[in-house]
Amino acid sequence: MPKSRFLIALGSNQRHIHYGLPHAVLTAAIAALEADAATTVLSQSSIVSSRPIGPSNRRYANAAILIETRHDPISLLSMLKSIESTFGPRRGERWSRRVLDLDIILWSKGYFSSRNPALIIPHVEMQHRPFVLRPAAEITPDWSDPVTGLTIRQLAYRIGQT
Ligand code: PH2
Ligand code: MG
Ligand code: MG
Repeated sequence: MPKSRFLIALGSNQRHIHYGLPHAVLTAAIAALEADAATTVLSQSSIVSSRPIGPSNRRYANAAILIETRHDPISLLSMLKSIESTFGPRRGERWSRRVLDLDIILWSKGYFSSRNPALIIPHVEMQHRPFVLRPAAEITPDWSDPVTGLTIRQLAYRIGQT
């Protein structure tokens, strides 16, 4: 696979037994991505603390990174899932607290869909998620979302200070 770029959102709202606080979990997760031979981290946002959206009552650490990689979307997703699972087991319920969540948000080649609902690019919820858009706006403000035609900067502005 030739190289392409992906915007990845990172989230954590549970301590890791070894790395500690969610902020440190994200730093370690970025290092794990860098360690993948097919992947380079081109830029990373600051790590922000955000109010939980959904049922969990624990604050999240969130960040976004831009990577360049030889993985296609399917193999990238399996790489991300394997990093997630080395950080901690996924609890049963959707959106429960978790040590690490890595989501594919945008791809330089545009759309991707498959039978796996976890792998639709652009990420279906991204335009509604301040915790994705604000960190992303720090690193890829001019990238436009092919669904709305709006840039990350515009989407982040539109979502306001919620
Ligand atoms: N992730 C969720 C649900 N809610 N809220 C914040 N603030 N940050 C997240 O990363 C997050 C969330 C499901 O993945
Ligand atoms: Mg998520
Ligand atoms: Mg996820």
